[in-house]
Amino acid sequence: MSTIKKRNVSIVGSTAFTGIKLEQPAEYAAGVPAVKVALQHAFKEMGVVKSMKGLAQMNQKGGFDCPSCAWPDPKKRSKIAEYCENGAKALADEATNKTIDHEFFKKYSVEEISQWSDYTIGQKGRLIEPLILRPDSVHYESVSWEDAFSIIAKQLHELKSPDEAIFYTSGRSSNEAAFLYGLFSRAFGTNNMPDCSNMCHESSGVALSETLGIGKGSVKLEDFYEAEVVMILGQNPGTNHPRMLSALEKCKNNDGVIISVNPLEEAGLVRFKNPQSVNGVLLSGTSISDFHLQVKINQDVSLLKLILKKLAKLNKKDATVFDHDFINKYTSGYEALLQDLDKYSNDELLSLCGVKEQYIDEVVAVLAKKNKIIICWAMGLTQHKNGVENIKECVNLLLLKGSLGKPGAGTCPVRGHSNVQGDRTVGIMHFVSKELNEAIKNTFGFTPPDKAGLDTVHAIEAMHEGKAKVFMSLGGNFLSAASDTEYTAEAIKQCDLTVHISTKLNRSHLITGKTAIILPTLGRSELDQKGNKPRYFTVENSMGKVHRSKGMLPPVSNNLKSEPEIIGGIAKAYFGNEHPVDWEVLSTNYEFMREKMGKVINGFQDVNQKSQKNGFYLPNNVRDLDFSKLPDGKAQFSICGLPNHAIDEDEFILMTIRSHDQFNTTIYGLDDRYRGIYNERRIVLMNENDMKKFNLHKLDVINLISSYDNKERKAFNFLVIPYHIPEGNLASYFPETNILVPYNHFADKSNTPISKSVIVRLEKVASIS
Ligand SMILES: Nc1nc2c(c(=O)[nH]1)N[C@H]1C(S)=C(S)[C@@H](COP(=O)(O)OP(=O)(O)OC[C@H]3O[C@@H](n4cnc5c(=O)[nH]c(N)nc54)[C@H](O)[C@@H]3O)O[C@H]1N2
Ligand SMILES: Nc1nc2c(c(=O)[nH]1)N[C@H]1C(S)=C(S)[C@@H](COP(=O)(O)OP(=O)(O)OC[C@H]3O[C@@H](n4cnc5c(=O)[nH]c(N)nc54)[C@H](O)[C@@H]3O)O[C@H]1N2
Ligand code: SF4
Ligand SMILES: [Mo]
Repeated sequence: MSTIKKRNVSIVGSTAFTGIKLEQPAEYAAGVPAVKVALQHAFKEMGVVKSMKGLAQMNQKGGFDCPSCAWPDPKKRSKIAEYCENGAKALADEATNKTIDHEFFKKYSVEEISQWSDYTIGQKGRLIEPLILRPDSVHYESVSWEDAFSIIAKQLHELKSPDEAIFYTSGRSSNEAAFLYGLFSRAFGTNNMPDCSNMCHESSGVALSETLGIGKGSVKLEDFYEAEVVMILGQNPGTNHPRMLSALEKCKNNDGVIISVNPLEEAGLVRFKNPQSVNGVLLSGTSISDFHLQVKINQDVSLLKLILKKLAKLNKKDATVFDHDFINKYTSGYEALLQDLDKYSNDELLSLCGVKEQYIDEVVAVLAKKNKIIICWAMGLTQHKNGVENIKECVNLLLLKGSLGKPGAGTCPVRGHSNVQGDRTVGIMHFVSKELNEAIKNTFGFTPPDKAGLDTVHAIEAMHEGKAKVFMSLGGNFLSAASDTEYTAEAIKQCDLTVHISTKLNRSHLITGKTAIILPTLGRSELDQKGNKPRYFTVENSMGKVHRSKGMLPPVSNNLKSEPEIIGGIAKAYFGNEHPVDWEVLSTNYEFMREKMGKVINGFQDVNQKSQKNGFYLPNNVRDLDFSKLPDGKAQFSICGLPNHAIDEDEFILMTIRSHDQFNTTIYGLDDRYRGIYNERRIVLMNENDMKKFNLHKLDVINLISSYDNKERKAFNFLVIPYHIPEGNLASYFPETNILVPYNHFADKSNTPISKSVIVRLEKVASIS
């Protein structure tokens, strides 16, 4: 028996400043600078030839799906460039020529690497061989695939119960990999399948399921071209879903009105230059938002209630403001909603949301006359205690206006990871679906567990309490992405084994269980073949369309396996030949796997044929106005309360957001170009009146402190930046600030951490002036 080493690893890495430069926030998003930056990143990481080859195939029919966000591709694609700056950065990050092997880990211990920043760690390149960190060591060393699989299998066999294992998934995996992973978890005997959705759009899933009967959005891309109004709440498309701006531009060209609701004036929402149109390159671009409502953090419900009250008042005079035919035919709870709205005073709502009444009235006047309304949202609505209700209030508005199930109207939760929606569709979930279990039993001949599993926050708690001992991760960076970094690190370190199926090195590989294994996998852009036959896989975009994705770049190493092959290898090592599923065939023959998926997953029948060419839409009851599975067979209006924040004089609400140069925990660079912040990530955006009140000056150094349940959490060293943000509100980047987010504070019903409304105090460390 080997000794167990206590490793002295840093959970945050370097907190040193990197040399900030400030400019005015950008007036517009994209345009020529975006193209330049995109190509710079690509050339630096991949060289010119590989870059041009890769970029030319990205998002093209027959090519591979952009590994970044889940925004859909238009029917008519640009032959030259069907991608945006951040798509190009994602490709450059994945398809970089830089690699790291056991020699790198011989030189640097995990203790040393953990002292570096996430940016530095990410720059080291692709993982190219299986690695193991043994209990008595601080250095990873190489291990064969076979040995890695058998060590994992042995550890899984040693568990007292299957529920001592956790199988996490990040949203970049293909449908095939996720399906197989879910199947293995169920065959192993647990529904402990937390996924990144739990930290992301889970609130949307819960709210939409309860009100409309499906946890996904209802719009298609083409609906944007027909919409009369698009409302965008809590989302920063210029950075996080850049090609959405092209759809919004088209909407505007067709006389659509765009309303943004955000504590910040994000560049893409103010103005946009489309690099693919002459107008975008040469002229001033399109002004995207017609109305910008600068709401205070987490006061969207107050604002929406006020809008609903004002619309209800207009409807009393003119009954065409609400769509009464729609309300009567398809909904339940209308009267109760109106009665509840009467309980709130306009003044109360107005002062809570912090928006000028004149702007609200202008927006109400537009909404009163229009019926084709799309509401889009992302993390600004989901990551609050009342995340589910935020979204239900949006649904209330759409139901009142009859803006569902017709062209140009509907719900649009803008999904994050490129296949996060698909992973859920094919079975990555911690809850139990009786239909899915039944279909698996009939198709594969084993009985899946019928006890609900753990989601992200509860998986962390279980590991912390020593109730879970093996943590496996299909992609992602759980340690840095999850809330409460210190608590999460303690939890992970309790595990006997942590396993990561990964493309790039990240902090989750450094803060690990007693034994840690890294299994390197092919990236999405890389050629995946069996023998000499190239394989493709499928993904689902944000609008429920499934299509194929086929990598073509030469893999960075011949020693990589595809994700399904890795999962199959683990399953085979665990079950041997004594299982009804033939894991070898299933994990290597994707066509065969898709045939089986067709028998198990609703909408996947004939997927091998249907996924050719343009792909296909999955069933969506809202598009068909079929609410038969809901109470009374009707879509549900919801009564939502107001958010409740007891904030002291010296406290702020902090939202932890993304910069322009990151993809979640992957840091591409240190600039946040659209916000005018260069070469620094340790920043806090603050209103100038608050700065005066707290005697702070530009670039003063502060610490951020959160106190929940008598526990203080501190994040060190942030530079204050005066910014156009509501008083009492702050913004800073994640993952640096995840240390402040308490693990046990999360959204009601969805359990999504409260990453966008963390209550903090400030502590001044040093004054620059
Ligand atoms: N380049 C790039 N693209 C990405 C990602 C990335 O990191 N980089 N991540 C992907 C993933 S996984 C996701 S989930 C999405 C995330 O996409 P977003 O949700 O756009 O990402 P965030 O940076 O978290 O931005 C949240 C936005 O909500 C606003 N906001 C915060 N709190 C509130 C509030 O209370 N009310 C309102 N109305 N607004 C609020 C913020 O000002 C900000 O504009 O992007 C995906 N795409
Ligand atoms: N405070 C705060 N915390 C947040 C958020 C926030 O807004 N604020 N946002 C939350 C959200 S919306 C999300 S979705 C989560 C994200 O949580 P995760 O999905 O867990 O994190 P990522 O940073 O996207 O994971 C990046 C890692 O994935 C691996 N990877 C990349 N591509 C591939 C691939 O093709 N295959 C495999 N196997 N691995 C790959 C690489 O090793 C890379 O380092 O973070 C959440 N955390
Ligand atoms: S909008 Fe999203 S999916 Fe499309 S190219 Fe940009 S990052 Fe990739
Ligand atoms: Mo996300």
